[in-house]
Amino acid sequence: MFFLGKLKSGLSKTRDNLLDKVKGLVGINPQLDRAFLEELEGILLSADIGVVGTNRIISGIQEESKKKNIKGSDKIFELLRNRINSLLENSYKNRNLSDLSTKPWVQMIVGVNGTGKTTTIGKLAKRYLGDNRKVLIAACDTFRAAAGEQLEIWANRVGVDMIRSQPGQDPASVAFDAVQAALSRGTDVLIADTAGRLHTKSNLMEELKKVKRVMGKCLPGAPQEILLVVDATTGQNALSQAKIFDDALGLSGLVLTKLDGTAKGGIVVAIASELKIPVKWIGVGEDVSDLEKFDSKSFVEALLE
Ligand SMILES: Nc1nc2c(ncn2[C@@H]2O[C@H](COP(=O)(O)OP(=O)(O)OP(=O)(O)O)[C@@H](O)[C@H]2O)c(=O)[nH]1
Ligand SMILES: [Mg+2]
Repeated sequence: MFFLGKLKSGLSKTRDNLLDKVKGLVGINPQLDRAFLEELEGILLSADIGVVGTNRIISGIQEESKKKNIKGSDKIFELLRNRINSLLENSYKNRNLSDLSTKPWVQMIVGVNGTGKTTTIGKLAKRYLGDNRKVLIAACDTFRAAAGEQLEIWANRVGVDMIRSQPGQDPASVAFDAVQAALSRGTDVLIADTAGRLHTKSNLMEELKKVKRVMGKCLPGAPQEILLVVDATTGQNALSQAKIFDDALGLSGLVLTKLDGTAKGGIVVAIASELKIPVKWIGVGEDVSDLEKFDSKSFVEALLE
């Protein structure tokens, strides 16, 4: 219950946007008719669920309501929950989700500038420590001079070891050192920070591929996880970011941050409908504890109940 309460407050802007508007609509129109669904369509689009997701939800609702002979719009909440749940659950198929099954488990964190990569690493490190894992973090963001310091602040705050780097150093060489260190220290989870980059800059994407390759040479199978951190407030651009990073690196999943700051958290559903890349974690605030393991049922419940 505590978890759901926290999730609800983290998602409150989206919840207000979606749930209150649908409630308002039910108040105006008690019939689940064409006019109702047209209005509903607008509400879903305004929450950033996207055209594909919205169309699937609307046609799914039409089908289910016909089959079950539902006429009243007051049943819309159940119908919506069913549809969104099935969209979200479908996105989990075909991806390996058995995390931390090998040691060291190497996580590479990627994304465009300012999405919340470094913050997420602090939060993840804290989470793994809490599960009694031995954690190491690596500063493979050598682009900004202050990036290493920022990561170090997190390392100190959370209490984990860190592999440092020099500004301008080849990120792949830091990755190499980090994997070596993880192997020799008996680390359970190695989390590598990388510099933010525009997904459209191919030379920078090549640099990430190199980091990945070098990790794999050091330790076959590494990185075991590549997580793309996406800022939920960026809207539909999140989709093209995810697609391009996935094509370049083969993503294990997404971390969707800053859900607390947007009324457009429906982007989670858009991603599930269009990309089939699972959202693994969601960020709902700036505090170290503001990271939740994404669970579609709790998400839908926090949004619509
Ligand atoms: N409200 C909110 N803010 C967040 C969340 N996650 C990160 N932030 C904030 O987003 C800002 C950028 O976070 P960073 O972790 O530095 O982002 P980054 O991706 O590492 O940035 P670069 O390394 O410059 O590409 C900081 O002010 C964070 O506090 C979140 O879930 N909610
Ligand atoms: Mg950073």
